Amino acid sequence: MAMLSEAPKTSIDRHGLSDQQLLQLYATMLRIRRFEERVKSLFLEARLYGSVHLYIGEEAVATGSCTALRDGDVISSTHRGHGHCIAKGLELAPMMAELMGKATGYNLGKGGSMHIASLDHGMLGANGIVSAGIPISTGAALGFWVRGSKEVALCFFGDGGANHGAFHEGINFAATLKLPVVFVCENNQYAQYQSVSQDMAIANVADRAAAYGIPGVIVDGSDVLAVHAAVAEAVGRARGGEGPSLVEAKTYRFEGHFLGDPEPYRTKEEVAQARASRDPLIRFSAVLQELGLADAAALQRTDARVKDEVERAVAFAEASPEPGEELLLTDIYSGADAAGRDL
Ligand SMILES: Cc1ncc(C[n+]2csc(CCOP(=O)(O)OP(=O)(O)O)c2C)c(N)n1
Ligand SMILES: [Mg+2]
Repeated sequence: MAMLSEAPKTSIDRHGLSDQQLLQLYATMLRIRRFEERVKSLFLEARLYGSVHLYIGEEAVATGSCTALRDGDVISSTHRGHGHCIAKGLELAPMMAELMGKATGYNLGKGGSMHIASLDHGMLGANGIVSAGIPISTGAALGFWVRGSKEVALCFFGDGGANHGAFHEGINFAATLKLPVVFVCENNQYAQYQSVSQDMAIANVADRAAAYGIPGVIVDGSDVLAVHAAVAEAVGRARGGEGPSLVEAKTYRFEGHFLGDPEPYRTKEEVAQARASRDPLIRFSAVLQELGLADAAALQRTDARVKDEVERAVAFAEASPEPGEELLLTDIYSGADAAGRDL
């Protein structure tokens, strides 16, 4: 994106991020948005397998959080994991291939939307089991702690996930040992068809942090810079041996719980209002313009580049082969050989 020559005076806090990093935040959120819009259209044409849960509206949470991580750090994800994957650096083409069940997908087309994992990228896995990422990232952090290494694990989970036993057990364990893990609750106001107020007697998941003796922070989940700042501080604590933190990002999902959800539990007006006032891309494009980093034409060029990348990912996935029968029994047990025999 072209830089404008004069940077106007502004009160916006960049939280130490360079021009390049700020532009990258926008590009990452846009990659998530455009990838998922294409996933939606492909799903409606029955060109994808399985169920799909879209992250549209929540892009600032994954993007702001993952920007606070280093290579070697790991994340655990949820059933709504495309945004986490893209923010952690996974490529669009093997992701799209995975969603189409092709052999070139990250998991040979055997995982699909809800089970994308790439250990090379520190992406420990999307997960169809609500809150299951909490013990997984806590376990990864335990590994770092035992080895005395400096990596950090970051766990994304939903407001619904915060009401499961795994939340209590994982956070209590991590807090007691001061493990290097950051818990990021994506409070998008709904757990499937239930609103937060139907699921919890308190307003904020972050208030629970006090019960475990760790910091609990609430952040505007549609403000990518605010998310970044809160998570960067928590990552710094974790890396410095001060233990876990709980960051609650208040966000909103613009699409249904899954593709095909008739959404009887909320009004169209509520969604329209959220789209108009809480869109992280609209908000951050205004920030970039106020900082003098991009004008409308530059943002459009970024959009065209991202759309082109998404189309190339679709073409790659469509041209890829299906996994062969020889793969049916592989990847079932750790250490199994190609014939599925345990080693
Ligand atoms: C252990 C378990 N219980 C129930 C479900 C069914 N289920 C799938 S998603 C979901 C809601 C999760 O809500 P939340 O954690 O807020 O995440 P969101 O969908 O809002 O991102 C439920 C109940 C499941 N997949 N796993
Ligand atoms: Mg939710």
